[in-house]
Amino acid sequence: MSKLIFPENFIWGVATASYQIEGSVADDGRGESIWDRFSHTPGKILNGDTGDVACDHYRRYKQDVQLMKELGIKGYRFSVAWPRIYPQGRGQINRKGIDFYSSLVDELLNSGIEPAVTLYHWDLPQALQDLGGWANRDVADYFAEYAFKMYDVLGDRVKKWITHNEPWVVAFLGNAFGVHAPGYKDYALAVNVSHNLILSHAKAVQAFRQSGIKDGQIGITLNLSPVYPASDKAEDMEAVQLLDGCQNRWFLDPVVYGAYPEDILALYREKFNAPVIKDGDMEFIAQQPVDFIGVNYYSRAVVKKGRETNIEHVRPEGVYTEMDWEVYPEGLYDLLIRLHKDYNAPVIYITENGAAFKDDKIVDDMVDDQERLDYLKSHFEAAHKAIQDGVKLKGYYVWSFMDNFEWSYGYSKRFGIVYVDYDTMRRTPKKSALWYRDVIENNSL
Ligand code: IFM
Repeated sequence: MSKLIFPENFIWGVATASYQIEGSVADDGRGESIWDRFSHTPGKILNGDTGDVACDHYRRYKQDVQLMKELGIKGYRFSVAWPRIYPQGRGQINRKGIDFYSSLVDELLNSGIEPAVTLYHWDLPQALQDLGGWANRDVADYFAEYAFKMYDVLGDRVKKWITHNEPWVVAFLGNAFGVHAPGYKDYALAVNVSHNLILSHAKAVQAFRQSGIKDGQIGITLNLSPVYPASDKAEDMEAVQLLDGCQNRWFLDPVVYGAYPEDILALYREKFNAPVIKDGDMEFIAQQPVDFIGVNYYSRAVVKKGRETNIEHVRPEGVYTEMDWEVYPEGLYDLLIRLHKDYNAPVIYITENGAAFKDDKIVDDMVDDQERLDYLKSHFEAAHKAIQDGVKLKGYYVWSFMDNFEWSYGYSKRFGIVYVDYDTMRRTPKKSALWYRDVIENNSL
C-alpha cells in the first residue's frame, strides 16, 4: 500500500477525562462528585476500585505533559472536574481548581500542544445530584453558569470546547441501566435526563457565543455506533432503525436539526410519557448550532429482531477487544460518511478511538501492544479514506493517553498508549505510542 498522507495541520491528539486520571479527590477544595459517591458504594465497581488516586495526574500533570511532548502529540483533550471549580455545583468558586486547569493549559501551550476542553465528562457535583441531578432542569442553568466561568478563565488560551461527553452514556447507563453513577434503573428518568442534557448543551453553546472568545469552536462529543442488520429481512431492518434511533439519531438530530427523531419521540412518549419538553425548548436548541461534531467510535452493532425483544444483538465472527467490542474499522468509515452526507457535518473530530487489550505487560522496559497498534492503524486508514471522500475530519484524539480508571471496570481494562504502573505511578510508553509518534512526525501512515 502506498503512503497515506493526512491533511496539513491535522490534529493528532490524545484524550483523557478528569475522574479517570486525576486522583486527589479531596485536595485543594474539590467537592464530592457522583462518581466518588458511586465508586465508594460497595458492589458498584469491579474489585472495589475508585478514582481516589487514579493516575495521580493532578500532582503529576507536568510530567504527563512532558511525556506528551516527547511523543510529539499535537492536541490534548481533557475534561474539567466541575466540583473542582464549584464544590457545590454553583455559588462559591474554588480558586485552586481554576488555578490547576489554568496551569495545565499553560504547560500544554508551552509544550506546543493545543488543549481541547470537555466541560462534562460525567463527574457531576454530588450537591447537584442531591437536587435531582440532570433530571432537574435547573441543573442545565447551573451547567451554563459553570461553562461561562470556564470560558472566562481559560478562553483566552483554549479555543476548542466540548460541552458534553457521550450524553447517551450519561442518561442511559447512569439512569436506565444503573451501571454508571448515579445508578438508577428508571427508563423514563433516563429519557428526561437526555432532554435536559441536550438543553444544557444548547445553553452552554449560547453562553459560548456570548463569551467573546475569539477564534474559538464549540461542539459536542457523541458516542456513535453504526448499526447493521443481521439479514435483509424487514424485521431486522426495523431493529436497526430502532437501535440507531435510540443511540445515534436521538442525540444527533436535536444537535444538528433542533428536533428529536419522530419515531423515537413517539415511542418514548407512548411507553414512558417522557421527555418533558417545555414550550420553546426545541426552538432554543435549534438556534444553537455547533461548530463541530466530536465522534467517539469504538465498534459497530449488528442486530436482528429477537424472539421476545425488538432488538437482539448478534456477535459476528471477528477480532474482539478486551471489552468484547468487535474490531470493525469499516464502521468508522461508514459513520463519517453518514455524518457528512445525512447531517452535513461542518467539521468533525474523532474525539475518542482506541482499544483495551489484555496482554499489556512490561518486558525489558517495553509493552508490546501490537494489537492496539493494529487497531489504531486500521482506524487511521478508515479515517484517511473518509477524508479522501470529502469528510471534513480535522483531528483524531486517541483514547487514551494513559491507562486509567475504566468506570465500572475499575483498573482492569487498559486503554492507554502509555502504561501506568499503579503501584509506582511510573509511566511507560507502549509500542503503540512509539509508533504513533512516528505517524505524527510524518503526518502519514
Ligand atoms: O473510558 C471511556 C471514556 O470515558 C468514554 N468513552 C469510552 C471510553 C472507553 O470505554
